Amino acid sequence: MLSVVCIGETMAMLTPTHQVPLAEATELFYGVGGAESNVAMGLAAMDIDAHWVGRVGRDGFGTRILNDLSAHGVGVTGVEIDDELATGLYVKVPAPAGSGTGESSVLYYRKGSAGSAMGPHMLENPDVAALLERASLIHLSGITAALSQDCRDLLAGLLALPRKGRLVSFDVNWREALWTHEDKGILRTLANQADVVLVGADEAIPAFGTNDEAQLRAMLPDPEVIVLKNADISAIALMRDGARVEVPSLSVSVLEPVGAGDAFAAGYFSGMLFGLDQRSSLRRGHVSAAATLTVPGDRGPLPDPGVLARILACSEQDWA
Ligand code: KDG
Repeated sequence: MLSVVCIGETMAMLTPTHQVPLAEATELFYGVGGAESNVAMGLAAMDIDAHWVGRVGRDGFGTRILNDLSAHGVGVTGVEIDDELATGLYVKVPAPAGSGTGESSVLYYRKGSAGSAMGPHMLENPDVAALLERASLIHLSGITAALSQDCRDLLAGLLALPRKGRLVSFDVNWREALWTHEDKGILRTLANQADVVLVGADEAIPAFGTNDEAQLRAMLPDPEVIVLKNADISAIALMRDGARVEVPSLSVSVLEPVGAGDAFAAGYFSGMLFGLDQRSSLRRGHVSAAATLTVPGDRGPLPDPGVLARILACSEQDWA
């Protein structure tokens, strides 16, 4: 069975129930958010054996995260529970009503969290080692690199694992608010050791200093594929052998964009794991992202299999 392990921090998430500034909110919606676990939930929704590995505190937020992920079919046997450190928290602040951008901003309460204490010691946990051993794909992200030196060492350890037929993916996931760490060059080093790199054209600039296709490929020569995502325009697979596959994005009314990148990743990986070609995998990525862009939460339900098959079968001109 195809199995994926997604490793990173997952936090409790709070956001005003109504689209009002935080200072005026009287009700907050309480959920769970984390880029890597979003990917795991997306994959589980597509019947892939998906696991999340990370750390939570021995507190209500941590329990809620484990319960939520389990309820979404994601395995949590590799999660460490910290007796001292608290589960991280983030607050999603909606864009002011009428601003038209749909762009939320984010406040993090995760410094010194249980998740930021992830480290290479986790690879010695027999449950984690067993999950990694049988994984077809290990999914990582640049967020982890911003959290602590131990987290960076964990990423380095995971990227150095012998592949034995597995793939390792790395979503750059640039989070400006987290990058107090000076050596951003670390992202380039880590990304170049992955087999599959996902990066948005907007985040490629702060992370790598360019979003030019040729420059990116020259900067990251080793990955088999770099997927350059250009928001509502297209996603482009830049292959190591020089091939280039571009698929336009679906045209949708965006309600709230947070989580769409993770949904894209889950859709794209599902195609890759099912043995589909780049074009079909990118299309699955777009459909999955569209399902999340059109709902207020970090994850939207995929269309049912019949509708999904019809969307994937139509011509790209019909998508707009
Ligand atoms: O991609 C969505 C994530 O940004 C969100 O779930 C929170 O993991 C998160 C982060 O670090 O920003």
